[in-house]
Order: sequence, then C-alpha cells, then structure tokens
Amino acid sequence: MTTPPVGIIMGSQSDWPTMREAAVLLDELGVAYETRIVSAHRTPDRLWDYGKTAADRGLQVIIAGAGGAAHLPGMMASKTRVPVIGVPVLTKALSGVDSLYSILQMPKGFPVATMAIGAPGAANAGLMAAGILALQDPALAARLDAWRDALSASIPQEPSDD
Ligand code: RP5
Repeated sequence: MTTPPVGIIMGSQSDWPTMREAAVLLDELGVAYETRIVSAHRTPDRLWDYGKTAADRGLQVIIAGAGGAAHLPGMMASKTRVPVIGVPVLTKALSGVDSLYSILQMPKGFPVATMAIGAPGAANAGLMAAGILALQDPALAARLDAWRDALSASIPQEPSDD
C-alpha cells in the first residue's frame, strides 16, 4: 500500500471531531492522507514507531492534534524531520490554553508549526499542509488558489440582518 503525503495523528478518539476538520479540507483539495490515533502517554511505542518510519515511508507532512498535556506534536517533531503541524485541541478545564502552551513553546531545534485552538486550527492545518505540498505540485497549487479565491468571493460586502 502506498503511503499518502499527509499523516493526521491525534492523541485520542475524542480528538477526531476536531481533527476531522483537517481531513475535510484535504478532501476538498484532493490531497490523500492517513489517520491514526497515536497517544504520547497511552501508546508511546506507537508514537516512536510512527516517527521513526515517517520519512522512509514517504510522509511529507504530519498534522498532530492533542489536548491537555499535549505532548504528541512536540514528541513527534523530536522523532522525525518530517514537518509537524500542531493542533491544540479545545479542553473543558482550561479552554485549550493548556493544549496551546504544551504545543507552542518548543525548544530550539525541534519546531512545531502551531495552529489556533480547536476546529479552526485543524482546518488551517489542512490548508497549511496543502500549501507545503503545493510548492512541488502545480495542480494542487491551482486547486488551493481556487479554494482561496472562492472563500474571498463568498464574503459579502455589507453585513445583513438575516
Ligand atoms: C490527550 O488527552 C488527547 O489528545 C485528548 O485531547 C485528551 C483527552 O483524551 P481522552 O481522555 O478523551 O481519551 O492525550
């Protein structure tokens, strides 16, 4: 089986409603991806194996979402040179600020491109991944440009009461 260019990984099944937003965007743009539950704390060996094999398998971007003590994106960035886009999942206790801080403040040497908290961040992670792949894929670049143009065109000039 061929490896798709994008891996969408998340710490828990409970992250999927958020991370699905990244998948939706990639579907819209015609970008193939795989999805995996990979928990830094509950399945550390799975994290290790995924990161260790990511580049050789041909993954080009990893989108990693987690909430709370969200160590998955940073640990994945430590394990592979494949670019990691981090999505802080919204949490009940601390509104996702815990997730954001856990993902954002990486030490020099192991970057994570950190998105906004929650669903908008996941959607933007899909767009960011597509933008990275589009650098080497003119057809995808054209689809991404068209997607962006359509979004701009959908914004009304004036507000409405409806
Ligand atoms: C994190 O803990 C996951 O990324 C998830 O956001 C959070 C809660 O997980 P569950 O208890 O819902 O499985 O590892």
